[in-house]
Amino acid sequence: MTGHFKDKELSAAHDARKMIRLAAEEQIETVWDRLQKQEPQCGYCSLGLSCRNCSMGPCRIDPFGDGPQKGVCGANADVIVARNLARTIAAGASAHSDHGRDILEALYHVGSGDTDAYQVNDELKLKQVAEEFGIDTNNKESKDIARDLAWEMMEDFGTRKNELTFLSRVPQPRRELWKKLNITPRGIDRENVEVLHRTHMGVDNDYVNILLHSLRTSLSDGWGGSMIATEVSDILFGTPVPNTSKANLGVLKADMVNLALHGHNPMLSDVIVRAAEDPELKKMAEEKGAKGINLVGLCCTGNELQMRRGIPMAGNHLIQELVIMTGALDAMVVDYQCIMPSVVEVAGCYHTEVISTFDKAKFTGARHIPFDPERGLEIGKEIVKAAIDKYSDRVPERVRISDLPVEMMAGFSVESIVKALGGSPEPLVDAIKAGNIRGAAAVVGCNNPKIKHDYGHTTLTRRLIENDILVVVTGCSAVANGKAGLMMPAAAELAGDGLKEICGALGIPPVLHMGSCVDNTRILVLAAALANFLGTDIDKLPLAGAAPEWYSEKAVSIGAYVVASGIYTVLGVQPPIFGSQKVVELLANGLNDVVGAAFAVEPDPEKSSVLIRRHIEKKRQELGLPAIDPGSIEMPQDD
Ligand code: NFS
Ligand code: SF4
Repeated sequence: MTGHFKDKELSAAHDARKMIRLAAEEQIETVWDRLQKQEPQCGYCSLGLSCRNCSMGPCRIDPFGDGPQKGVCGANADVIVARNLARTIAAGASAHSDHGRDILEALYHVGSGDTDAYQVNDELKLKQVAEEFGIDTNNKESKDIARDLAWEMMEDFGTRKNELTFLSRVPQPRRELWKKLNITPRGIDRENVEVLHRTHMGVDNDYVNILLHSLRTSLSDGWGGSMIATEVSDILFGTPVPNTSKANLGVLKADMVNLALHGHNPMLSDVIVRAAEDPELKKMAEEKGAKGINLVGLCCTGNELQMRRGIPMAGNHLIQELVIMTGALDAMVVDYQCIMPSVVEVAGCYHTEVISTFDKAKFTGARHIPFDPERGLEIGKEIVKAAIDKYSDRVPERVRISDLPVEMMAGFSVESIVKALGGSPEPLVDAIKAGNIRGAAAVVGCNNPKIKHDYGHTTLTRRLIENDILVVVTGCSAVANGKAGLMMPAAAELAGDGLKEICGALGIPPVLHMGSCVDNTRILVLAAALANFLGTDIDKLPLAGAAPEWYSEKAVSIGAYVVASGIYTVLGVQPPIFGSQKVVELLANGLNDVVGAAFAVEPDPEKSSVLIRRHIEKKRQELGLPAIDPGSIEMPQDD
């Protein structure tokens, strides 16, 4: 089993390494074992050169030029690679946007008065966003504003608008550029459906045209579905403010009922948090001999809860199997996305119950308690009770929680960052202008067993802050950096002198947790606000993005909308596009002349930090700010 690998090579995180060793001892199969069994993975698929879009196929293109160069229909490598990438982006954008729609429906229920599970939590934001959507908020009750806003936002999913409403947040030059390129996102569902249409055999047979529409589709995620998810979550559950909580497997408690909340949608987890405070349930837990009920987060549901409620974080993507092996997890409740089907099997080796909750995300072998926003709290209580019941089945000898949790800060919404800056982005802009902060980078995205767990995130982040680049994080990257101790104000000691001084003055960490993956839209909003403040476009700013350990289709959509919004982005895992030189050339180079930014691929975080530093200094030069010669920043050599 996992013993095939040396555990040190698999994870940079101490808690994970210990559990990986245990998995090997106890013959429990993990993601790393399954990856090894898949090797060597298919070369055609890795290059993006296989197509099964119709039943004249499946087809594949020979990358060496000896075999077929066209599919049965005549599609060449460029078309096949572009079509596959388009479908990947559409799947990712759809996942984010459908999550946004689910939360939007909850807002509609609140507005219609047919649920008491939720209420408007941030009235100010409700009004601000409603005004952006052209809703008159004067003398109106918040319930009515919520209903009208939800209705208007639903229109952004459809086909009646020609432009998404949140585009009003985009700097003017960029909006004009998108219009010129004909990639202004219209309806969220529309762009995704159009991808499926265009990639059907015999529709869009021009790889450039396919890729441009892929950008448009990703923009419908970033400035559409995901942005709706973030804003409506803030309205319903509160806009995050800085708070300190804890992270790693040490957040599980041997003497308490432990319930992990895993997935992405905060709707259910929010009611579970309230349900866990129910005195009757607390009493029930005590009667079973537990000291109380301990909720912990996993992946982005965990991020949502940590941002708004300070709920401790058990871990990121590659921890989801390992957390069960602590023997102390009584139940794992899942909503959707990034939940490996294998958790049910691992749970089968322990007393842990896996509870699925969304009818669109069922797991064979798990208990299904269907979520219904109209009966939210009642269902939340049922789930907490299920965890309490399982506590009695725990085998004390198999409980092994040894790591001490690490403190980390979360809660840096754009609103709270601006507040920390004293009410305006000016101090940040001044620090960037003076060169105390060189620029900012978003280090985001997943874990992938092909990259040493957490190593990509933490190494890149360390190198960037050492060089006075402010880092913002979301998703599994936030968890990795938090566990590594980089997200407390004291971590400013590891930063360069300029960044250290500013963090000290503001009392903030050098690495700011901006939320879950849909919350990458907070980064877009911040970048747009900086550009608008300076009267320029986003691509002119000394900013960069990175996804050092990405795995998910959602990450591809994020990367695409970040680049289309004008931010250079470095990927740590090679996307399946290398079967077409033309597609690679366009994405890695050509896009610079189209949207002012492009992608790079670099698996070694030491090297990607250099790429980002060079890029940021180049942008500084172009802005006429004091800059280091990009060519003088040396690229580390392979040993
Ligand atoms: Ni983002 Fe969050 Fe993690 Fe990747 Fe999955 S949990 S939405 S997709 S793996 S960062
Ligand atoms: Fe083959 Fe063309 Fe059908 Fe794809 S669409 S499977 S390349 S025939």
